[in-house]
Amino acid sequence: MRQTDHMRADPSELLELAVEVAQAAGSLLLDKRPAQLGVADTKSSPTDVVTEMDRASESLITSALRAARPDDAVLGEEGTVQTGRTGVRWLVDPIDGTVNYLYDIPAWSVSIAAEQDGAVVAGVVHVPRLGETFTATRGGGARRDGDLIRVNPPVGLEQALVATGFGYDSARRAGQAEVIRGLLPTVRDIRRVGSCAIDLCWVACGRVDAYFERGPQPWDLAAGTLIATEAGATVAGLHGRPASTELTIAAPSGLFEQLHDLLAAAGADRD
Ligand code: LIP
Repeated sequence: MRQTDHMRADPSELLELAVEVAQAAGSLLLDKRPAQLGVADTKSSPTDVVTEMDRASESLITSALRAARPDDAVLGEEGTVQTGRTGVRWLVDPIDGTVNYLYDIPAWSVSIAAEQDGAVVAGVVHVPRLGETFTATRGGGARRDGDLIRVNPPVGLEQALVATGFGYDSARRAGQAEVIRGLLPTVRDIRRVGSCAIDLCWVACGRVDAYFERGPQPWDLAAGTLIATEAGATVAGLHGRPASTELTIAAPSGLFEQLHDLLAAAGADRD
């Protein structure tokens, strides 16, 4: 049997599993967070931290996915790499917004997306401390706690509330500071929430008008990108390229183009 001869999974069933598992991880992260939570390890820089709870959450999620669908592939932020043979791959961020979790700031999430043959078809971003669950299936719309959500109508850049984020690497931050220097005088304001998955969901439900960032990884982006897209946002990189680690911009059409042109002129896709 060739790799692509498998049966396609039902996106609604994948979403149902993703929500169940994300909410179980959310409960673990709320209930078992030690009062004195320490840093277990660092990754790309001394401030790019991993806590014991990132690992516990990834372990719960990957075990539950494996138990339900043993032949799927899984890629997790904290090191899980499992190959599969169903055409389904799960992208798992056990805590998106780890620094917020470390400081007990409520803006952190559990993000789980399911790809079918390379395209994301279902995604959940669960925000335990705010008691909100954002979901989407491809073509099925985006929802918050079951209710359909939409992006804001497009506004001019000068009226736009724009979310963004910064990398952990100091040299990258120097470039990002330059981009913000050009952007800040031209927009309503900016927000640095601290979880890329939440930023994308907040575009989807109109809590911010737009979001852009250089640096987030596939597990940060996958579920939130589907949710924002299904809520009516254009989500892409510069010059027609797909959203990626290089640069992701999310905004309703009309605002997207204005932000795109400003970010292109500022070289926001380069360090
Ligand atoms: C974080 C993002 C955040 C971004 C950080 C980092 P983590 O993910 O969601 O918005 O600005 O650079 O990537 O490390 O908490 O999973």
